[in-house]
Amino acid sequence: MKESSNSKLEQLSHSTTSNDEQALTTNQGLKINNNQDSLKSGERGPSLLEDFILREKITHFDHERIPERIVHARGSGAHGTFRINKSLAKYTKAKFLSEEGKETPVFVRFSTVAGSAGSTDLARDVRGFAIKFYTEEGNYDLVGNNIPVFFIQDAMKFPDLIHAVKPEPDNAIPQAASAHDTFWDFISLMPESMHMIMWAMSDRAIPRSYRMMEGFGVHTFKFINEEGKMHFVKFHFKPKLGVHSVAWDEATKISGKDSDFHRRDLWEAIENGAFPEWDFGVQIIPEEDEHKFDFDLLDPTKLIPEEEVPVELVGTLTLNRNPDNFFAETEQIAFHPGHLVPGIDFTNDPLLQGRLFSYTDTQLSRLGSPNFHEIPINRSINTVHNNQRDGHMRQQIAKGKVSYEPNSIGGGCPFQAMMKDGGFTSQEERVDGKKIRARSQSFVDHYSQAKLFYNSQSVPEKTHLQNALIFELSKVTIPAIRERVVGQLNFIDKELASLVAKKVGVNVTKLKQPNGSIPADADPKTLQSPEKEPSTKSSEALSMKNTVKDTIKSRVIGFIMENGVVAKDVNSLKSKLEKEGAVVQIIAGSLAPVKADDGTAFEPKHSLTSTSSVCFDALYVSSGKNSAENLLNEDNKPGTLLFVNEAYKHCKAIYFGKETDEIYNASNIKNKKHEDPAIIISDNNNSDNAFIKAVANHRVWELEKDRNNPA
Ligand code: HDE
Repeated sequence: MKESSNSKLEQLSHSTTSNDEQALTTNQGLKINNNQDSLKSGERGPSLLEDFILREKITHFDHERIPERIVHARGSGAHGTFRINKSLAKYTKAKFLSEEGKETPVFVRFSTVAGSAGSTDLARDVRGFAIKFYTEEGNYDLVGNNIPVFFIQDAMKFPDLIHAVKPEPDNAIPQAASAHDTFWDFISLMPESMHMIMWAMSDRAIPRSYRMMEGFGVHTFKFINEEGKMHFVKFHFKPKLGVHSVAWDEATKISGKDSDFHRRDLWEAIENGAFPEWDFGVQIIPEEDEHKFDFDLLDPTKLIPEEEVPVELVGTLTLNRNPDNFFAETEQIAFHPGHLVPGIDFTNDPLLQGRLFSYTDTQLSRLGSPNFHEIPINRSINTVHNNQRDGHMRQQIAKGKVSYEPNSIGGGCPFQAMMKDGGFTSQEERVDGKKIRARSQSFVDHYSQAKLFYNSQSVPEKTHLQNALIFELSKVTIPAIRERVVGQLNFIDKELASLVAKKVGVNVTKLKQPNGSIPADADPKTLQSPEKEPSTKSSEALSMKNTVKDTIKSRVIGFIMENGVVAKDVNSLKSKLEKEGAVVQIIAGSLAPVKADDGTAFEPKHSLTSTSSVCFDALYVSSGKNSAENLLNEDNKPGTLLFVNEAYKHCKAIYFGKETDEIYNASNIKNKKHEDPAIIISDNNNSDNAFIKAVANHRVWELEKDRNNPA
């Protein structure tokens, strides 16, 4: 009898709740008869302290918030599956990576770094890309980013970096933005951040979607196989939809129009069955090649160019289920780079080493108890057996007397697992040296890979990066900081430095690079530059120009229309786009049904006042003279033209259906010679296909100068 009530309790503590056909109860299970009024002394009298139902409800409410993450507070997540397509058994004994075809459940959380939990998704920022693999050998967490390197080399500098980027402490301004004095002050004095700055100022920091970002483990990790042989490894995730971004002007507008843009995009894609997918890849480096690179594998400000070590694609990550409850899952998930499984180990990367302490520590204050592993989203799928006991909010009901090891009363259980039975052992490594608080000399080259990244960018990408730096530094109020940053840029690319200098009103001064950080009182004019060229001059994988551009799957196409629209054309294009996996949404002057030429009606999802072109990937100005005229009537004209001109400015594909010349002519579009491949005029049978191709190409960034207009 006792046994069965216990198992009932266990079962309950693991279950999720559904309220279908259930009466309202208190937390003690008591059915509630009146949820409208508090208990009072007379109808108009004071409330009574004895109203335990009111007190329970309000007390719970008062404590509903928990501290948000100190970094990566703003995020969204989803459940999915990781499948290993090609065994890595040669390199690692981790079962989830070595048994070909094996599928492992995962939860992935994407995030921005600097903003609060309620901040905009479209901040210019690094994105977190954290994966919890629920393997049969325990949870493995890969807590990475969408950029393969980091700002700093040693954990000692992390609190400084984050204090510098977060809102300034006196007035808490600005929110979710690096464009301010303290961030650039710190950066200007930290030459090691220059490679990361190139990435963070590139369009990688304003992704079109979480689904269109790469993921990186950042640090070098170790793989250990059954024979105990070690290889170094770098982890990569490459999105099947390609790596795409939005324009900065667009990002700032999306922040106002739909600050949940990425959260909504991920949620809707999964709800629509357009499951986000990534190829999983590894760069493997034999132990004996550790020192063959012109940088240190332990330095997290460096990447391994794919030309030097190719990325081998061996698995697929798919997200296919939205959380049931944001707080219970996405908010309470607790990642930690120290959640390992046999076959994977850390390196001595001094940034990673610091992280190993930080993540459990932060969960203690964020989730409030050492029992955070018992929250359903954090539980491993294999059962936990140990002698840890008690603590705040303990869920597990441990039976028996034994909570120590060794013991004889419990038959010696739970016992230590042999290595052959999956017992984890740290990879043996000889460590001897002087105890020293210093940076390795092998970490001092801060510019070669920053140059490599900049050299690898296409012309539009370079322009965006320059403009990002100009935007950010223009918000810096102290000229000496702007000047020091420009001095740093001068080590990367002289043209870049002088271009930025001109726009932010400072001179290019020569800095000398000391081995560590620059003393804050250093006179920029007395300093000189170290010259070193990267051994790899340019790397294709670093440019988004070379990303996949062969699909329109899940792209959101706005069909702008009004009464009189040609139903046949709309239906035909809609079904072609949907066949390719795109999402079509109708925008009209109001939310009233649009009457088509054949008497049918289209239901708009948005009106010109409720949305904006920045929320769409491409635009179809639907066929029909009457529709075009109605879109240009007094009410609709400003909205219609802003829509078209802005889509044009942001280099999107725009398709003008039949008899819409009036809109085309009234817009700022300059395509008189039909030279712009992404402006499609419905004049032949191939127009639909040309539009599909232009959408797949994402944007015509190379025409940005021509397309610039005051929209
Ligand atoms: Fe984190 N980081 N981090 N970090 N980090 C956290 O842990 C920290 C670093 C990353 O979706 C915190 O649970 C230190 C690098 C992601 O829940 C905290 C250092 C990379 C996430 C923490 C680093 C990351 C975090 C805050 C330098 C890329 C969000 C809440 C020594 C490889 C995970 C939490 C999620 C979160 C500390 C550096 C990625 C405070 C001390 C490098 C994706 O523990």
